[in-house]
Amino acid sequence: MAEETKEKVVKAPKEKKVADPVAASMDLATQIMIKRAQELGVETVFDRAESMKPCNIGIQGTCCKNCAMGPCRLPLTKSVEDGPDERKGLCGATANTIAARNFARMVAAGASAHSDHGRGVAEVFMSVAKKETNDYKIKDPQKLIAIAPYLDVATTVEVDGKTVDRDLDEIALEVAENALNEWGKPSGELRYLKRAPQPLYERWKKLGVLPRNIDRETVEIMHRTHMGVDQDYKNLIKQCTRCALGDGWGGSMLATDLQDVMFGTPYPLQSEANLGIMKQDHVNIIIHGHEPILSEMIVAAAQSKEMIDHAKTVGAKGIQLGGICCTGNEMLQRHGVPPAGTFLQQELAIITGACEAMVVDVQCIFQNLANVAKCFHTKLITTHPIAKMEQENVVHIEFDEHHAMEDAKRIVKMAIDNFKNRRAEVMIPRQKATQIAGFGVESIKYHLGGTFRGDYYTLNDNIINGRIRGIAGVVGCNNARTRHNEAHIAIVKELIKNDVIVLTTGCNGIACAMEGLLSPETAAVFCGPGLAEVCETVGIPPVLHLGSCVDNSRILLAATEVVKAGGLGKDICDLPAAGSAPEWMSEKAISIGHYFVTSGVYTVFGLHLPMSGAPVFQDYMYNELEKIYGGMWDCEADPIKHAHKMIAHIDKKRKALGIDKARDRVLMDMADRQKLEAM
Ligand code: SF4
Ligand code: MSK
Repeated sequence: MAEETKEKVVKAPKEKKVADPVAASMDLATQIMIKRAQELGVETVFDRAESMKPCNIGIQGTCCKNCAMGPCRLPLTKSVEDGPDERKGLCGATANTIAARNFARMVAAGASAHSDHGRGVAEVFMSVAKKETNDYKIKDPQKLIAIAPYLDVATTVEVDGKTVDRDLDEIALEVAENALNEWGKPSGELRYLKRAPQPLYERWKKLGVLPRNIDRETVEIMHRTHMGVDQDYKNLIKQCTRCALGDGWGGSMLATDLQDVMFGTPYPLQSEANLGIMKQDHVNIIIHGHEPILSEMIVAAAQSKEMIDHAKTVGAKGIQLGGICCTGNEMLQRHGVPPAGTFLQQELAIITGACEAMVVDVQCIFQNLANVAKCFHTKLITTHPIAKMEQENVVHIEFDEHHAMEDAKRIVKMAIDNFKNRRAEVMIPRQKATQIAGFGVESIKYHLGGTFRGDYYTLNDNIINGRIRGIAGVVGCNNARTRHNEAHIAIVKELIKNDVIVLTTGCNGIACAMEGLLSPETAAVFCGPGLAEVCETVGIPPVLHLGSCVDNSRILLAATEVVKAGGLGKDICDLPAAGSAPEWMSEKAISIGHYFVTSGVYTVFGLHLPMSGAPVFQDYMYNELEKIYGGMWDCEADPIKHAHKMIAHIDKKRKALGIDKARDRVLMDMADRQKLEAM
């Protein structure tokens, strides 16, 4: 072979791609801060999304790395019509098996995150019941008494032939014991399942999917998806159902209930949202994550005279707390602490240069926060033993419920002392919006039922007469693969325009708040005539914020209340209702989606679902599940089509209930409405 003289080519270093702020987010504050980050040379998730593209096979759900003979990659390259699907991994696993196993592991991870959060709350509640801590108390004894029977705890006793109320401390202790048992009891089934409408419970029982305990169903998914175990996608999905129901009607619901008992059941309150809530002349502390155990104490510490006085000694006018993600939602719904932003805005809060401390607990926390914090004076403080970071600039202050207030004060003091260390020029965008948040099963009852008819009758009446076309649960994350908040807002606006009332949680709730959709005034501007009339009469926004990710359990219970109030069928799957996660990214969203589907709700996800590479499995999830559970999965990236798929399902249910005609009568144009008003 002739010898070739090769010239050494020196390649110029690749220019790092950066995001176009306007293309990356629809929110002005976010656009301003992305630009600011780029001016300062600080990289954010928006820039990384430009330079790293997702794996095309992973997106299809057909990459398996469950053993060391793989990873086996099975991309779908031809249409199903082009002949038999002969793709298989080294062990022979089909695309269906691989996609179902991957889906199952997402359910397991998502359910674990919610349920471990719930366990942490139950453990703190046990400390409260045993009076081992003075920092937490039972704030809502009514809620304790309301949930006790569902945990098989009696609230009254017979004394000398008379029925008397049981001692609250005794009830609390038994509730704590029975609740904690739900994670690992050796036999039986989850107690809360009986809170579901009777036909739904019976359906689960007949199908053999009643979760036995919360932990077991997760462990069993990990076993079944190990190499060479369950290789039948239908059987795998059956286990996903047990695990996801153990999340929605188990771990998440217990988390919500016990948080309400200890920290108070939320009732509507006014607050604000977006980065503009941060204040230049205040000590800004941003709390991020999911568990409200620590943040409850931080709120109390930050409001104490001792800390406010200390803040003044360093030249600040006060202490401004703000939230990101669901810890933000927890503080919002109980204390009115404003969220500074959604999941995708976490780095931006630090880039303002005015964040003295970002305190994180668990879930949805970017490791890159540490790199961003390094460029500013911000103290990044991890607080949970299971969620640390490797970077050296991160401070770990482990939080313990036994000396909770002491830990909280230490954190707040650290933030105050950091006020004088601000380095970069502070730049806080002005944008923020007013919101009403803090709705729940109880407050909806009050608002839509009135003082004397505290029930869901009024809501049902308005659905039956067609003023309200149906109910949508729109929830979930942001995803840097799509324009920040755009799908959230477009879908919610399209739904309310078509008279569908929206229940929201998680980052969708924050996105709607930032866009001003959580104010009663929104009704007149964006709603169809029927929904606008109801909202204006009762004084509620058309989008009701029900809290954090674990608070999706509130949506399950609200749907159950609607069934109970009558006139709209006997089961959740009969209701004119649908679910949506427009910009999902987390495994928790998959668990939430699956417990909604198997509780009877048609649930549409945005972006993509990792099952397109296994069309037979996908068809099972999108179509066959409806015959089994009454609800099914779907995926639609286009926000308007997405909303209309939900509306079509709502209309299908209205027709089945025989109330589609009522709605026809309500569809009046402006001239008709003016005629009516003149009469
Ligand atoms: Fe490949 Fe089968 Fe191993 Fe998965 S389990 S990596 S498909 S050999
Ligand atoms: S925080 S899980 S990004 S909703 Fe609950 Fe937002 Fe999704 Fe995290």
